[in-house]
Formats: sequence, C-alpha cells, structure tokens
Amino acid sequence: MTLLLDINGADDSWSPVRWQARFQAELPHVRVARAGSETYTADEVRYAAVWKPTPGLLAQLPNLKAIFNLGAGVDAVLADATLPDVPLVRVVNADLTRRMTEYVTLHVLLHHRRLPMMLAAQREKRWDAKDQWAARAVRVGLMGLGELGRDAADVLLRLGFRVSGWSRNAKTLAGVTTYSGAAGLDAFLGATDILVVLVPLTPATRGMLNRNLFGKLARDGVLGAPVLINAGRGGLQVEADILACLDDGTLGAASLDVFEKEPLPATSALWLHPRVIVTPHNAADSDADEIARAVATQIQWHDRGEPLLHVVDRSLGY
Ligand code: NDP
Ligand code: OXD
Repeated sequence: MTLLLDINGADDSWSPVRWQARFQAELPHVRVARAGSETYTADEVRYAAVWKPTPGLLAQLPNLKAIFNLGAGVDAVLADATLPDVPLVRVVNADLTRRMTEYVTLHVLLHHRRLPMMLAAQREKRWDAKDQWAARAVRVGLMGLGELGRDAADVLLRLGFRVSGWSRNAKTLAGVTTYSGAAGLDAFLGATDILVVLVPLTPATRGMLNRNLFGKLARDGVLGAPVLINAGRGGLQVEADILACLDDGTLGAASLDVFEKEPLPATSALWLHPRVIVTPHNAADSDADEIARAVATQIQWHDRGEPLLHVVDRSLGY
C-alpha cells in the first residue's frame, strides 16, 4: 500500500521531504512516496495527502480510497475538475484552531488599541495619546462560525468585545448575536465595526468582499470607519475595491493574510499602504507532526472499516 504526497506551492517550512519523514514515522508499514520526485505504482496508491495538488494527478490513481488535504480550506483541491469521487478529508485540529484565534485576537486588538498609529508616532518621537475605548464599545463580526470562527468568538467574548457571527445555517452560540444566510447578511454587516472573515472560498463566497459589502458595514462605531480582517482566502476579496474603499474612507484599515494571487506580487499597492497590514498566509499554519498523526490515525480507522472524520461536502465546497 502506498500513501502518495503531492505538496505544492508552499515555502520551505512545508518541505515535502519533511512531511514524508513525518508520515513515514507514523505509518512504518506503508510506503510513503512523493509525487513528482519518486517513482510509484499508481495501482498501489490507496491514500493521498495533498496541498494544492497537481490537477489531474489524483484521477490517475484507480485504487484511491481517500484524499487528505493538509490544511483546513479545500478550495485548491476542489478546483481540479478531474478529482476522483472518493472522500475528501480536511484538517480540523485544535493546534491550528488556536493559532487562528491568536491571529484574530492579535489583529482585532491592534486595530482596537490603535497600535499602527502609535508605532508611527513612536518613529517620529511624538507623544500622541490617542483615545482608547473599552472593548465593549467595539462590535466584532465574525463572517464564518465554523471550527475557527467559534473559537475566536469565545476568546473575543472573554476580552469583552460585542461579538456577532454570520453563517450559512442559523446557529445559537452563548453570548454571540447570530445571523445567517443572504437574509441575515445586511443586518450582520450593519452591526459590525471590525469584520473578521473566516468563511471558505466556494462558488457562493468568491468575490463577496467587495465595495458593495464594505459599504454596508457600520459607520457609527468608535473606530471612525470599519476594519477588515481577512484570514479566509484571497479569492473572497476584490483587492481593487479594498484599496479604493481605504482611500475614500469606506474602510478605515485592513489586515490581510490571504490574497487574490499568492505570493502577493511586488507591484501590489497593498504592500505599502499605510493602513494595511500584510501577513504571508500564515495566520494558522498546519503543524506537520499534529497533522501527520491525525491523518495516520484516520487511515488506520478507515482500513478497519470505521468512518472518516471531517469529510468535506463537495456539493457545498467546504
Ligand atoms: P468550517 O467549514 O468549519 O466553517 C466555515 C464557516 O463558514 C461555517 O460557519 C459556514 O456556515 C460558513 N459558510 C460557508 N459558506 C457560507 C456561505 N455561503 N454563507 C455564509 N456562511 C458560510 O471552516 P473552518 O472554520 O475550519 O475554516 C474556515 C476557512 O479558514 C477555511 O476554509 C480556510 O479557507 C481558512 N483558513 C485559513 C488559514 C490561514 O492560515 N489563513 C488557516 C486555516 C483555514 P455553516 O456553519 O452554516 O456551515
Ligand atoms: C488552511 C490554510 O486552509 O493554511 O489550512 O490556509
């Protein structure tokens, strides 16, 4: 039996050789092969572990039983029109969730506490004591109340923010004002000062972070203008609209971890915009030890006939 790794488009910290060593340690009786650099027999591949897989590759594996995506978002896998009809499993992992909650909390707090302005003042040796507000004066809206959105909500509530959330299906979450579906979107946006985006990229969500949506965010908040924090996917956002809305005051500031094109091209005006914070798609990395262990456990269960966890609903795209 072979587990095939096809890992593309990530930096050195995601070296396929390192992932291979970790998977091999977890599954000593399985051949772990790297697509593109090692030979393998297609008939022998039962499982594949992938990140941004090579289009068409998985369709060439006649005995494939399941695909394990090495991250939470599966948009890059589903983009392959030839994807075989076997279960697609995504990452749901406490370590990854907590990393995302760190990112969300960090960026909500830095906008709330006006850190960019204070750092700029420091560089000019200006003692510029801007007003600070209580967290309860700020409304944080979480677009997406899944594994990641719910954990972030919990921590933001503990800090005292007024937290609301929007999801596809209606939800009840203690302390969180919830909205759902197209019918709930405008009310959700109208009650949001800091918008935190944690929805997947699907046909229903592509391009939704645009001028029309930004124009519906609350404009009566203490921050002066709404803030966008996108850690979901770059395909959700229209970057030309973000820039134009920052420049005309529709948006006050943005923290962006994900981009239409990654790495963000050097020509992008987002890099040097004074009210944009750019991070290189590392809000929540997958830890190779954690993920290899979880995938190996699922492979062992599946071989015993037990059900797989965290299987993606391919008709919904997440
Ligand atoms: P989940 O699938 O657990 O949650 C997704 C949430 O989005 C759910 O609440 C879902 O609603 C909601 N949603 C999906 N489609 C729609 C829609 N059309 N309208 C309204 N709500 C919708 O995903 P996770 O929380 O685990 O991850 C979210 C995303 O975060 C990933 O897909 C990935 O793109 C991104 N991510 C980014 C990382 C980074 O480093 N930047 C790291 C990890 C993930 P419902 O609850 O009703 O189903
Ligand atoms: C993920 C990611 O989806 O890191 O896990 O983007």
